[in-house]
Amino acid sequence: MADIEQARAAFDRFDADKDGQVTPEEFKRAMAEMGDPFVTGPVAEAVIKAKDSDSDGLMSFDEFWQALQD
Ligand SMILES: [Ca+2]
Ligand SMILES: [Ca+2]
Repeated sequence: MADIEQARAAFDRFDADKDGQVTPEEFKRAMAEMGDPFVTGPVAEAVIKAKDSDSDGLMSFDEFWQALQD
């Protein structure tokens, strides 16, 4: 049960430069800050790619939200 405001808050934590898109680099850094140093570049890229439905290499909020609905 995902709440859109909680999802937005989580997304904002990942989106360090607030451009509305999460890059693999931003994802990796956010995970490290949250205490998970094991998310390496390739892992971050795989995670973003899995949610990246328009294949632009970035995760938008809509894509993040869709991923939470599964
Ligand atoms: Ca960003
Ligand atoms: Ca995308």
